[in-house]
Amino acid sequence: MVAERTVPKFDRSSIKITKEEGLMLYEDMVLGRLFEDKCAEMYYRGRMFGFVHLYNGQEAVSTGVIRALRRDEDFVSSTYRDHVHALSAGVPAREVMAELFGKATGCSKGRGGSMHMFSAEHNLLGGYAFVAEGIPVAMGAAFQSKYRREALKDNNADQVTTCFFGDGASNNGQFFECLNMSALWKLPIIYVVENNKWAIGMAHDRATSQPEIYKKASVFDMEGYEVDGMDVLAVRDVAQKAIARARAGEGPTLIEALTYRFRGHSLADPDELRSEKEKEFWASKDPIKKLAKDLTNMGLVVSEELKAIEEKVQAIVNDAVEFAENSPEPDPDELRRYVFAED
Ligand SMILES: Cc1ncc(C[n+]2csc(CCOP(=O)(O)OP(=O)(O)O)c2C)c(N)n1
Ligand SMILES: [Mg+2]
Repeated sequence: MVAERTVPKFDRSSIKITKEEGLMLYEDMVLGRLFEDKCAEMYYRGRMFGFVHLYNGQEAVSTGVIRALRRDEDFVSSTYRDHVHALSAGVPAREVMAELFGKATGCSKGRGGSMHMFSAEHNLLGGYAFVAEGIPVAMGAAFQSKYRREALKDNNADQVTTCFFGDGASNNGQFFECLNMSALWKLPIIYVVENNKWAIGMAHDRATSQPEIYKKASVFDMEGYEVDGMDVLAVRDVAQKAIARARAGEGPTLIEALTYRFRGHSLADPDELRSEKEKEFWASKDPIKKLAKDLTNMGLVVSEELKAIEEKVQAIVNDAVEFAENSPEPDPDELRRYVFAED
């Protein structure tokens, strides 16, 4: 096992957060966790099919970045590990679960399944089964915001685009091409690499000549940060700075969040390649427990309030399953609908 990277220091005395914000972050992360746990249960009960990639362990990245955005205005581009990004972006749990069940009420009308969450309403640009495929799509979204603002003089076009992908994806050519163009045109985009150390069974350090991904920003003359991806307050801090820069027209940022997935690559993965020692190391950094501790230590919340949120979220997740189960299958006569955009 390669030695773990040292996470950058985060000056906790600089944290500015209200009780409402703290509880919102906690609820978002708990929703991500309990939703995914329920997916695992439903998958093993044969209620959903195909590959299902869960996000457990990485919640601080989705919540820290996406909840710092303007919901339904800014854009989010995801990967095949997309359920929790969709939830943070505001897609209702019912619609994400129904999509996983392949039902007509799903956010992609049951045509997409686990890897293809999409919502025009919530500016979710999609999940993508092909590694790195969302990167140029996200760049296109950022380009159109800039074009509308500068060429068409639309002052309301100050949206920021966030683009999530993994350490493995950062070795794909599209990553480098898009970093170059985004920096050249100062696009309002934030690339968020969720470095969870593994690309299926390939360890990042075995596949990558320079494993510190954030450093790759510098050759494109763009800002690059590494952040503790298990600390939602640290992620939020970096994201807020990057969002402010992007919105002010100061260009793109690359954020490398050091994180870990608590489950196998997909629910079909027996997860035999990662050492127990490594898994234990990261389990001890559970981002939800960390936020609970931080909020309690700051005197913002008491444990009963956190417990109440967990119960509320569990009810939302249970309701999502009930909704998905009772929803209709897509009508075979409508097979060709939604292939192209409809009014
Ligand atoms: C273009 C392409 N090549 C290969 C694959 C097979 N594949 C699926 S996931 C994956 C690993 C990607 O790892 P990473 O980017 O680190 O994301 P993570 O699964 O860790 O979230 C690979 C190689 C694919 N889906 N698309
Ligand atoms: Mg990875």
